[in-house]
Amino acid sequence: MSLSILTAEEAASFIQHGDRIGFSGFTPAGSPKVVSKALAARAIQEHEAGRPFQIGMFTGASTGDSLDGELARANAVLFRTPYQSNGDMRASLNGGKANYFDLHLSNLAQELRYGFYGKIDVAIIEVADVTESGELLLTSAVGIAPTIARLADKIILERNSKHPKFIAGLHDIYEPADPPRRREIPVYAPEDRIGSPILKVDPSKILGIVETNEADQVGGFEPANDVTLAVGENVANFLVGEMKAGRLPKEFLPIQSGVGNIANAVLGALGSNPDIPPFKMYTEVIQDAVIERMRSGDIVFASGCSLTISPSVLESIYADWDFFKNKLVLRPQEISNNPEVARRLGLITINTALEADIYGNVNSTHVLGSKMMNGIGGSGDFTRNAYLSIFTCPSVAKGGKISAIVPMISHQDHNEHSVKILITENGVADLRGKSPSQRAECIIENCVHPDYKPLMRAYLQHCKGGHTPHEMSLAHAMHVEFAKSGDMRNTKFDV
Ligand code: 0RQ
Repeated sequence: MSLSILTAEEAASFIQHGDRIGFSGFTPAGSPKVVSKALAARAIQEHEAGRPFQIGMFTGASTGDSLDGELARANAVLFRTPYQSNGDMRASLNGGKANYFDLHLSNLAQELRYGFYGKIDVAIIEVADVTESGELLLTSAVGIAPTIARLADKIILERNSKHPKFIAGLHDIYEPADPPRRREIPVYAPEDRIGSPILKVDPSKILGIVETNEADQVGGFEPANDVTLAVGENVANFLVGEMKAGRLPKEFLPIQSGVGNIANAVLGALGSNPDIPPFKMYTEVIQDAVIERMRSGDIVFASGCSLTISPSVLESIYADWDFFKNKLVLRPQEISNNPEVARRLGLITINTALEADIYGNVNSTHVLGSKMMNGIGGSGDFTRNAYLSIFTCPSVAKGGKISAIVPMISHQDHNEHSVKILITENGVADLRGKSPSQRAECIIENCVHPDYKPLMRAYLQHCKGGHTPHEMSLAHAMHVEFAKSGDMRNTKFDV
């Protein structure tokens, strides 16, 4: 049997209104790029002809503009899960055009297998190579590809020649058995391989192959600024202190780090700190800063779910493959983010808060309580199961008009029981072993921006009694004030 070569339009023509589609990739890395555009064009044509055309979307995490952006702009999304970060998709789901449900990234594959979200009609998977017998070599991410490839009725492949075939061995494909037959996941160190370098699928399900040569749409990072540098330095110095105090082993522990500018600055600071020994990463997203730090010898191994690397840096990795091939492994997200493995390895987890409250609860997803930003991503998978969980954020947003630390968060993703350390550019709040009132004092003193310290203290004066003292009529007064005047600094907590 030989696999057919299709145009993107031919591939898209197999997809029907109402189909539930699983997409490969994790972040823009490894996500489909051309069939998705053809699908969006098809949706627009169907809409112009007066016919409905929308699909359900299961992805690994965020994707590139050629998937999320194109489909959102074409109003082609019936529902979507999990994490997303595209501006048009965000507008679509906040505008009520697409139904979005947010999930912990480690949960999605198993919950698809459990049947919680119905069937998958088609899986669209980017590959570097495929054999007639259905052996797929994935590209720069794994995501939920193993599960959607097995569950879907049909498979469409995008064969992307940007990714050389010699990367075979980068991936470690493993799907755990489902309860009650699940056993332990035998990852005992970040570098352990437990599965197969290729993804085996039923070749009779493959509708065809679409050829492409498009790079992952990974943007670069903003250069570190005073705030992100200070956050990075605070994290590094805190961890050095933990080692000196004997609360971290002297050989250090694997790091998990979220995505974005702060995460990039934190990795830079950890790597360049002479008191932190060369370390390993057990994380979901491997980003540019990790690669730089591998070249300098500060990071010795990285296990992740994706190489979310800007195109020129990815080319440099492939050009230097002999150096990198034994330092990287990509896993399905249910393994890269697995709670059992996170707890066994003893991860130091570093994720970003949108806002935190004075008692240590964290909102990572919703702007001012209502608007979805990106989603919880892997932050919950890691935070809850960390050896030591850290949240970082700048103390203010929007030029100081928003305090990232508020009396009561406007949406909850991570609770006071899981959040151990909060770090801003101003300092470090170590919340371990502290009562709620002691945590409030510690966070206000160390993390809150000087402009907001008097306001926080004034709020606390209204809070009388109880284990976690709040005055409910004022708990969201700063959010209310921002909605009214556009500046939280105008809040009045008259005592
Ligand atoms: O908005 O760009 O319009 O100015 O939020 O803020 O400071 O640039 O931070 O890019 O690191 O993103 C939490 C969203 C932070 C991200 C979040 C505004 C601020 C700016 C972005 P503008 P920054 P980052 C890895 C693990 C959840 C999932 C996770 C995230 C924009 O890190 O999605 O960690 N994390 N997953 O101005 C209103 C506030 C605000 C605010 C910041 N309190 N109120 N707006 N902003 N604080 C990823 C995966 O799992 C794949």
